[in-house]
Amino acid sequence: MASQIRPLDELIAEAVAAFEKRFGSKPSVAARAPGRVNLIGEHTDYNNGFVLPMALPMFTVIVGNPTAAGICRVETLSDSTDEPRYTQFPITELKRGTPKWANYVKGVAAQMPGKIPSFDAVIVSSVPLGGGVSSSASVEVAVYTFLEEMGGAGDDVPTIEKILSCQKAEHVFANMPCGIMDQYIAMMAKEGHALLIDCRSQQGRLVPMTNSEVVVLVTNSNVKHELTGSEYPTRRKQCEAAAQILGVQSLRDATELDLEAKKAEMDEEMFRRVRHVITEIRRTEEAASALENGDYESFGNFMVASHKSLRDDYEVSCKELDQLVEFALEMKPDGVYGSRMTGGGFGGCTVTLMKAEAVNKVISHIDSKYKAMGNKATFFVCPPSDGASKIKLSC
Ligand code: GAF
Repeated sequence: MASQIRPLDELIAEAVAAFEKRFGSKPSVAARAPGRVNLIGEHTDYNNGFVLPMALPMFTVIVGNPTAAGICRVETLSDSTDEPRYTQFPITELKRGTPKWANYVKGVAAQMPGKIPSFDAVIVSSVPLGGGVSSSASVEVAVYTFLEEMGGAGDDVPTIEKILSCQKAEHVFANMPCGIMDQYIAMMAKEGHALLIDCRSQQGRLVPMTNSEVVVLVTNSNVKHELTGSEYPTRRKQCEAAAQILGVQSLRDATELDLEAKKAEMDEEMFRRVRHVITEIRRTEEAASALENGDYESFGNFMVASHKSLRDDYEVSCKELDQLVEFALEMKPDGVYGSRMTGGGFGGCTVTLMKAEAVNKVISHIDSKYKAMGNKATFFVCPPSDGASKIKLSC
């Protein structure tokens, strides 16, 4: 069976109750931002390519109050951390440090364009941590929206600037040189839609996903391999070095013919990395059109090709993700269109597009086969949700 996703109201109520317990007053400001699943377009955002994510119905919620103390006091209700769940830091001295989860809060506060007051806050999230579904961007964008509500930035800040501030927070305070996808979708998502983002022009095109007979199944492998931290920056550097060899600003500007022409100047590994990026950018654009036309068969085929390319050329998959994809594809005759790993890789989740009527049968098949390999997966059926917003708290 698919897991229940915690209702937003329940998250808000939990955060408010925890705030009252911790700080002895009611919070007056609150905001939320979703996690995301990327349908296709992996490791293309930092190459100025296309991505096609949608927001999950899983959110980070932050509630709190501005204070005059100059000291921020923040509690997380996450039970997935071994670190202290409560921390304090001066608003005038925002530095990267421990606990690590607080770096996302400090990082965004440091990037806010206006002057922000110190604050007390409680954070709660239903976005699985380390699941490759962008829990950190959901914190960043929720915190940005919260601080904006406390008067941190004027209304005239363009949305793209807000997105870039959250991305910079991740670069500087989490030391993760991510692309723009996660913060963009957390800020800009629309219920019932995926969003085709052109990471070069930074424009998005909404792609409706309102056919109730088709669902998105997110399957958490519940594994996270240690490689994640070092491999992502390495891939990014390889892409930048390859762009130099190809004489282009980014791999978005290169074709497969260009790549063939420069094959002799690259080692075999770099060649495969670039082949993934170039073909994935093309696949993503074509897949978005297929989805717009309701051509789920073609979309599913693009997903499968994307997975193979990530597995063989970009080498960011892992045994567990490959198994989950394989088990899902065994259910093609029952209504699975396609399946692939999603997010940065080396663990985390797969995404499967499939007929709604087959959900229970497909979950049961994947679950039993994955269990037989000694693993336990978690399943979520995910309608596309809205992006970040402030929350009006009832007194
Ligand atoms: C991570 C990054 F944060 C994104 O920017 C993106 O590169 C993704 O991995 C891979 O597509 O989520």
